[in-house]
Amino acid sequence: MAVRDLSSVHKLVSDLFQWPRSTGEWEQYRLKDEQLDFFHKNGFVSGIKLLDEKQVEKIKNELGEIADPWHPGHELFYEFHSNESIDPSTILFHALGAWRITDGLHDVLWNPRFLVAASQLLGNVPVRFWHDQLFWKPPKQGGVVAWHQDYSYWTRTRPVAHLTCWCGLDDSTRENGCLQYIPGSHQWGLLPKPVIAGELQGIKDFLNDEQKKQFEHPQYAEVKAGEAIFHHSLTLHGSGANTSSKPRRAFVINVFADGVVSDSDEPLLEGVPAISKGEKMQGRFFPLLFDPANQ
Ligand SMILES: O=C(O)CCC(=O)C(=O)O
Repeated sequence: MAVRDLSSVHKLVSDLFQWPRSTGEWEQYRLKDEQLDFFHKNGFVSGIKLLDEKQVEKIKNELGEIADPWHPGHELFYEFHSNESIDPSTILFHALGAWRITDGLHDVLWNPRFLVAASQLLGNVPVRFWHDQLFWKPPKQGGVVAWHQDYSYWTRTRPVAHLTCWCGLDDSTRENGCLQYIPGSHQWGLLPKPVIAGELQGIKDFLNDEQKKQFEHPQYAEVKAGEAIFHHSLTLHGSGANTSSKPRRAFVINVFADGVVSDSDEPLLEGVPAISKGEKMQGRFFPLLFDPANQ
């Protein structure tokens, strides 16, 4: 059975979220000044409610279906790793491109709560989609995500005006491998790119003495299912193993401010037509999600 490629639909396709009809309806989703201040100082802000229980259930079910490599929409993924961990005793499921395959994982990009927060955190500018990600750490043997800065994987686009939204589908805790951050590290400049599911602390070799000291005091961002963490694309973060008896699942939405350009003549994502170096990121695969001027 063929699956419709949802990358050609740049609006909600289901009734999982309601698109606001007035400026007043958009207003309710605005982050508070304290949350914006925290983000600018620390490079991340956590505990932002994005999904209710029903929405979480729907997304978890979709994830369960498309994690099967025999799913009919499988070829639409840009990347798919049933296990990306370099440690054979652990498992880290990681995939990019789910927005093309299922209604819910498509519509999370047009969730008004996400869009308003993303625009504010980028500086009240229009928000353009880069790509999505799924992370799934199974019980007991869930693998680590090495400490990294997201932009170190994205230097094929410029300038740095990127934002990540990580949304939990399970309550995340230290025991099941919640995200950890180094507050203020978004001011450190660009560090080398580690292997994403490689050595947890590999990045340490590239830090100066002062940074190493701060690295010893990560902040654990435990959030409830349906809550999100937003982080700056230079904020250093990683996550530990899942040693608990339950899975730790999440989806991630990566966006940038409208106006970011390609810095490569090669395809920017697997299977997506190239955008010439210096040309604006736009089109079918990089839709404009939200423009605050139009609300
Ligand atoms: O889910 C994780 O543990 C890693 C997520 C991550 O690195 C990211 O969202 O940038």
